[in-house]
Amino acid sequence: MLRPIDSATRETKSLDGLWRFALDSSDLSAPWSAPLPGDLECPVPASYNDIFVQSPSLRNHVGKVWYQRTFRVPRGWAGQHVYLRVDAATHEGEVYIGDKLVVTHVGGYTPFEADLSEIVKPGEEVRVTIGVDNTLTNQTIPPGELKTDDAGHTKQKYWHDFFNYAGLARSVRLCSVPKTRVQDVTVKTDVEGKVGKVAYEVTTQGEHNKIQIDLLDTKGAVAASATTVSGTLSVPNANLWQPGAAYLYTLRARLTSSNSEVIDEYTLPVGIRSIRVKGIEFLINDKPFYFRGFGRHEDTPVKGKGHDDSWMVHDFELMKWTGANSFRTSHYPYAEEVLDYADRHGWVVVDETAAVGINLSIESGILGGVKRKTFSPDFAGDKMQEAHRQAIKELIARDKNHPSVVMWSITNEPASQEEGAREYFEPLVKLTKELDPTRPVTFANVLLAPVDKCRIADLFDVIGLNRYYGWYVGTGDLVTAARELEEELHKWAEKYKRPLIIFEYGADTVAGVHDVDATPWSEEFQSQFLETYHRAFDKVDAVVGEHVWNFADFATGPGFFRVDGNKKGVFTRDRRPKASAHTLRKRWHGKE
Ligand code: GCB
Repeated sequence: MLRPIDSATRETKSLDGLWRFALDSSDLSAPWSAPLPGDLECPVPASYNDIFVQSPSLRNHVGKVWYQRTFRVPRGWAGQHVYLRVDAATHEGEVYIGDKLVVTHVGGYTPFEADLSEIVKPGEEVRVTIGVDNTLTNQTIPPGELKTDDAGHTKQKYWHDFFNYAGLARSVRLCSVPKTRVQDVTVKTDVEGKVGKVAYEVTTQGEHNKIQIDLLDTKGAVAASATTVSGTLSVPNANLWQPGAAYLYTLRARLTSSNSEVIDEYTLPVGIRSIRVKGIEFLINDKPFYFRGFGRHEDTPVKGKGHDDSWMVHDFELMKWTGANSFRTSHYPYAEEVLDYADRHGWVVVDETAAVGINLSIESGILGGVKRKTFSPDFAGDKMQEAHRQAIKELIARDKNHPSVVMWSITNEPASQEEGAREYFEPLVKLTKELDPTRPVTFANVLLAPVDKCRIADLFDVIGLNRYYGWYVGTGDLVTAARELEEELHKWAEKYKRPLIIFEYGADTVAGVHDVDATPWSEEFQSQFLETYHRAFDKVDAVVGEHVWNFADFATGPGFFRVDGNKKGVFTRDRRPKASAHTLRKRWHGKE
């Protein structure tokens, strides 16, 4: 799926702004057929929940909500293919133009489109209504369960540790492209000596006479060209895309008619780089790369998961200040703007699906709940696996061309020690590798599935570990934590002889709580916790990365071990540094 752009032949029109808004209810029939009742308005992009925080029935609503607005199709778009692009509807969207249902989509963090060419006329004013459902079940990614209590109240249960923000948290756009057009572009890059290789494949729609492919450097000079729909461009003395030093070429695909008129033009930023796993090393452009950075969330006050350029740039600047070079899109695909920025600024990204919470043993093991099997027809069965398959396909279709994305993470903390885990995950790893043979595949392993119990680690190129010794296990005891962590890391290294990345390590910390004896929840403890882990990482050669959990404090659902959300941030939710931010800065700048 191509990212919408403006070019000589393509135009986009933003539909962001205030939309009419209403909760679904039994007395609201066919809400798309008339202006929505009531006077609520909701901004797009934003999660609706905290916008309406004063109204618990809205904030904690389970089910569908409706967004509605009108727009005018630009007069100049006659004869074009016109479509609506919704960057995300969390978790399920249905779009009506006037009274007509034009598209439905399941999966809250990937885009979808509706072809409007035959439905709207240039110059016409149209009403668009989008139903967005936040329900999670055993057929969705991430999973959830609906529970109705004795009073008839339906509640959403889920197994991920972040608030189930919902709505239209990313942009909505109207787009026009020529009927004969570039439909998709895939690039795969490699480096051979000083020569950059750009394998490309363009799919087209409609009749054209010629295709012209040019790879332009940053000055606009042609570095390589071709006239076929697929092939490999060679760039002598290529400027490589490197971590912290991005260089982006532009791949321009032009379709022309027999009289050399340009019918369509699509441009795509291309970073030439190679990725390889060799033994225990993770190589970018054949140089060992060490991941320093964070697991993060799209999470800000008021907007929830709503994309916002100001917060985004601020977060990147703060991460840079700490000396980080990378992050994981824990626990779902982030807004495309984030990856575009990462491409331009040389950030290294581990791109994750929304498959978080495929684990019923955390609840029964740690929290003493009822014991249930994770991999069973009731929970992670065929239907969830199918949704997971779809999530992987959509992630790769959306993000395959980003040079910043160096690895796919297909799941976070599944119950990989349980029976059925291998049967569930093996086909998914295979699918990921088929769809993209160029990037390593990883996952984040949970402490309950240690080296002798995990049934799936060998399927992955890089093993990600989330560890909380000294926090969830042996709370406050960093001496034991150091020993257990080091022992465990050595075991993984010896058994699998491949790179290990610590995708999570961290301790909840309330900003402003200080202590002489570093006790849990204090800023001193968080700093010492991180330092303890760092000493262990430095003793194990196979460790090629450290991602602290989390970049910033974030909102969660209610829970007796969450005080106003998860406090493992190195920054507060409003992005003020805790002492640990300085600790990281000292270490990571020293590691340059
Ligand atoms: C984890 C999860 C993450 C949680 C974190 C925590 O292992 O992957 O989503 O937020 O632990 O703080 O408990």
